Amino acid sequence: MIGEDIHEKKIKKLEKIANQIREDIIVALLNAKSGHSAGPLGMADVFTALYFHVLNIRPKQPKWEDRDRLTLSCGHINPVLYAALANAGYFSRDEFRKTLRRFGTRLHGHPHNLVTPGVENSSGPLGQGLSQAIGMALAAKMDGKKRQIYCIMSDGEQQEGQIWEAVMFAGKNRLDNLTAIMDRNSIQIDGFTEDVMPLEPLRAKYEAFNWHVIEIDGNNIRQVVEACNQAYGIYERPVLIIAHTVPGKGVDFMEQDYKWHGNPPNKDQAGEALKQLRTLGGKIKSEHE
Ligand SMILES: Cc1ncc(C[n+]2csc(CCOP(=O)(O)OP(=O)(O)O)c2C)c(N)n1
Ligand SMILES: [Mg+2]
Repeated sequence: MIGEDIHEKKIKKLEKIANQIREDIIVALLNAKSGHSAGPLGMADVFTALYFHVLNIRPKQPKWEDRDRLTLSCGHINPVLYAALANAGYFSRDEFRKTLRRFGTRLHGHPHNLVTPGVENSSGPLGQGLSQAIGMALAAKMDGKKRQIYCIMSDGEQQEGQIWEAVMFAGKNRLDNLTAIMDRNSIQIDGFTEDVMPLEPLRAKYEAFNWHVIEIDGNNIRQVVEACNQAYGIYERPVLIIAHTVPGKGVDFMEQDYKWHGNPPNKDQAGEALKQLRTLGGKIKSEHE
């Protein structure tokens, strides 16, 4: 729950879940034979912290009115959203691992909020999700609701003009029920962000639009939880958490390589990836017990 301190035992439990989520992502992508690897693996810790500690949600009642809302703006990383939803109990892990991206199923290549339980917005065209989240945040304020709205966005999509209109609007309207989390993995579809279209200084840009900015290691679950708690306590300003992550995290040959932005592993690569993740899982377990 938001605002609650987190104990070391819970952190270890969350690290195990994050590792499970990474394994599920690899298996689902292998079976789908298409999809994105780097972003989803890099964001597994952020999604785990949110779905298993921060968000006020009821997976068995996906439409419960007072739930917090999590919107995914960079829709292509949705394997990590689906894996988190499946592990949280919105649908089965088996459904995720076997039906991702298959025709006629409810786990489309990009998120579709009318067909998948727990998916709060439809996305894919980059740059729009922050505007969707802002609409939800403004509506909550108008309705006098206490819920918190989270928006996951990527660094590549900061190159879209619509993002900056939304940033300006949220600052002006003092949307303190909005927490945006940026996957600052420094890669985009065909290169490093700072080579394709430099984004820095991101912190100063958001601050200039009246946002409160927090920077963290997005692969450190404690830092994710503590940043969300801090964000919840900020009044009169929207908050951006810049989460520095390692794209492809947990699989050595995928880490920091933009060529894994939009490719799935083949059978051999998936086998090697699962071997590495299981070794990591074993280490987390033995540290814990
Ligand atoms: C408006 C729009 N333009 C282009 C694309 C194609 N596209 C999909 S992902 C992507 C890269 C964006 O960078 P980022 O989200 O940072 O990628 P990642 O870190 O996940 O590799 C692009 C250009 C899109 N989905 N929407
Ligand atoms: Mg990126």
